[in-house]
Amino acid sequence: PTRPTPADRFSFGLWTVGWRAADPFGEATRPALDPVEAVHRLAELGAWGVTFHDDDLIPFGSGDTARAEHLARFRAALDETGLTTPMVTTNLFSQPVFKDGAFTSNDRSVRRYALRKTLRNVDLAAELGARTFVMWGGREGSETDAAKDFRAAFDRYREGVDTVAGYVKERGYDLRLALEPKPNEPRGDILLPTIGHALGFIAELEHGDIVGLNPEVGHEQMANLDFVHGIAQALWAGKLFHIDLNGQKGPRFDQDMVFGHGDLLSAFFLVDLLEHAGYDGPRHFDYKPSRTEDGTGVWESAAANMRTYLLLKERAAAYRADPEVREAMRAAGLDELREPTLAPGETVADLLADRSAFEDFDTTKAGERGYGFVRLAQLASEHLMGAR
Ligand code: GLT
Ligand code: MN
Ligand code: MN
Ligand code: MN
Repeated sequence: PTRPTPADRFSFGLWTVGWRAADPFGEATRPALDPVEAVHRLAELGAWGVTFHDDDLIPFGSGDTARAEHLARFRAALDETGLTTPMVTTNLFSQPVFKDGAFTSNDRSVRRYALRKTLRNVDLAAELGARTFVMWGGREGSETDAAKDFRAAFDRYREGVDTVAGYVKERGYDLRLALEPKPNEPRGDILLPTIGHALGFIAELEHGDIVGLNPEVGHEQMANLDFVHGIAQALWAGKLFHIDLNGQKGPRFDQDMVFGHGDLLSAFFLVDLLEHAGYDGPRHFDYKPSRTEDGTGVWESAAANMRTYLLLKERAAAYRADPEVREAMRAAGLDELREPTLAPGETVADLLADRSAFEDFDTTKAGERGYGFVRLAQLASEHLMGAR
């Protein structure tokens, strides 16, 4: 069960395995990877999909003829391997033109250019049959609070996303937009820093019905937040359109390690949540093979992401099937939380009249209850360690 197949819906960005490992302190340590080779290698490893930014596939500044050639080679590789393109995204961060952002740049001409670049890429996404269009606004933000009228920036951000979403509807594309939060890096502070901020933003959109989220493990953990809680809220809101899986060691720079190579226990509960909730979207890995790795290491790390996911899925299923765990869950009140607080048909007046809920309620006794969460946590750890 730890050999991935397309049914597992694993996908990778071209920019992940193709990362040449240049960082702010050092040059690239690996040669460029041909997207065609990436497609073949990923398919051999059992992946289901490949995703990309426009500029990953078609170098920035290419003319129409070159663009068509790059696309034709890529399409041929997809046809040969059966790999799909479930998601497409736009690079609105690498070029100097975007140094003050794209949809929220103070420069109106940059905002108009960013929209054109995005709309062109939406057409391509639809053409390739992608169902999700990710928007990571990595340059939408500032280093200093003096830089912008931030309320105007939110107006422009909304205008940008609504313009793209309105275009998707007008064209009748079967495509949904997914915003990707991140607290900082490359900007000092980025707008829509967390899942919660992004959900609040979506609620203010005109076309929010086709706008959801693409949360990334490491990004929420950079903000010191509990990723499982965030994903639960996104699922609960019907907004988990896509997910970026990777590894991160707490609040620091974006590490983009292999899934599970950061907080493994959180990864276990995340997979348990996704599988238990019946999430049926892509399991997308947005990681970077470490700078120390050569070509062999790149593909080993790609395989490691999928293997870890499948192992965690296996462990999570065993955890839930374990009779001792079931009993511990009941004792801890997990079932009871699913029961509505008011009885069916009960009104506030009924609650106010219920003396057992207040006047006669024994708070001392209720305060003495042990919840047994540590026992459950230990059972989870033991399943994770393969000790049960
Ligand atoms: C970039 C970023 C990722 C986003 C990608 C989509 S690009 O690598 O760090 O988290 O998912 O634009
Ligand atoms: Mn990241
Ligand atoms: Mn990243
Ligand atoms: Mn990401």
